[in-house]
Amino acid sequence: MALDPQVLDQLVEAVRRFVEERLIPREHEVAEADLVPDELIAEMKALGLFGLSIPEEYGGLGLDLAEEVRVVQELGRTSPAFRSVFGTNVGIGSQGILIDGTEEQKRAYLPRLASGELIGSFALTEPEAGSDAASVRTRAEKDGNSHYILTGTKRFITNAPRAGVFTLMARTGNQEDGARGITAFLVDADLPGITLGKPDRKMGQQGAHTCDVNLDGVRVPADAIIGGKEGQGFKTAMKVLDRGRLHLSAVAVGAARRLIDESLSYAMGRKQFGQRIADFQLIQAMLADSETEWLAGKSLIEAAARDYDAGADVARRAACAKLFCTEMVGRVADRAVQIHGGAGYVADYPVERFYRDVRLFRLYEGTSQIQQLVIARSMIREAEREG
Ligand code: COS
Repeated sequence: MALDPQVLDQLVEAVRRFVEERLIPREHEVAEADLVPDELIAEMKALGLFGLSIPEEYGGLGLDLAEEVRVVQELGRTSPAFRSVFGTNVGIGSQGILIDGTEEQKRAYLPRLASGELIGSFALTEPEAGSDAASVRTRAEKDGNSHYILTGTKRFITNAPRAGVFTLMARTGNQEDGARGITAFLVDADLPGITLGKPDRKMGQQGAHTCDVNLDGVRVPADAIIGGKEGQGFKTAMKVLDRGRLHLSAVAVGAARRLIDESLSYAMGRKQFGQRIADFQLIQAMLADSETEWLAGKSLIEAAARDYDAGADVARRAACAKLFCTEMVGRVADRAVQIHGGAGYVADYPVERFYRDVRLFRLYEGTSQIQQLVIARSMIREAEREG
């Protein structure tokens, strides 16, 4: 459901101010401490950021995807670690419930996810199952008629250290069943048998935390299955990822905007050979290439999000957007470092940190190569259908 345009403008403006005044000044401190302070998390809750995408009837702001990508581009202009605090509640940690969950599941989880009282996390990846998502090995064995016992390991799980509930993919069928043998469960994080690994030491995005989730004989009720039906978990995961890829593309576009703004401002202040470097055509070429690519990415996500809201199948376009926008921000970050020269390589300027932070976008929620595969396979299938 779309918001009143004026209300949306006010929300975008409030988020922009929050990013400018509250988050950007604290970026360096958060990266150094590897922690987002509680008072900022409280402000995120007050702004409604945890519930951006959750319908109003469950306590969220109820943005449609086109509206969400507008807000998320603003949030992308600061360290991705901030977005990560509530990002899983907006995206992959709540969308499985929203898209395929039963009414009881929605009522049980969505209001607490929308308020930020509960953190939702998405647990698909395993030590042996990353790009090949259909090869999940975590087992879900039936225990009588009303329970399952879960055993396995999930890896690199964003927000796991703070999660209250996992959307967790486990195998109810045989390994040979592939995607059809996977079921999505809602697993409360405090159940006996769940332990967490040490937080991963990452290249960037300090302040955002990932770790292993170990399941050793975790007993869950059968009504924890999303939608109540075995064997649907792979499709649920793919639908969640289609939407998640557009959300992440918007984060990448926002980060590109910030990097371009930093580059332009630096180029206009820095003098060499007796003039500001912004007046040199080789610097201008880099600025112009980045601006053009930013605009292409922005246009792509905004159009795809509108089509998603209109009910179109956007799996291919979401993959195109994720591929283009995350590769694009990598190029923009590289040029930003180049424009800053030696200053771009030292931590006193934010572009050094952004350069490392944005590298993850090309990896998670499907690598660039997985997006290429999704796009090409969809093209081939369509051509075959049309004979
Ligand atoms: N929406 C709904 N259903 C989908 C879908 C989508 N986007 N994509 C696939 N499916 C369905 C298929 O229609 C198929 O259903 P049927 O068995 O009824 O025909 C089923 O799911 C299996 O699909 P497919 O045969 O394409 O599965 P593959 O094992 O070949 O999957 C890819 C291939 C690479 C696309 C998948 O494994 C993938 O996306 N991997 C990346 C996962 C990822 O992003 N990991 C990062 C960690 S999560 S943060």
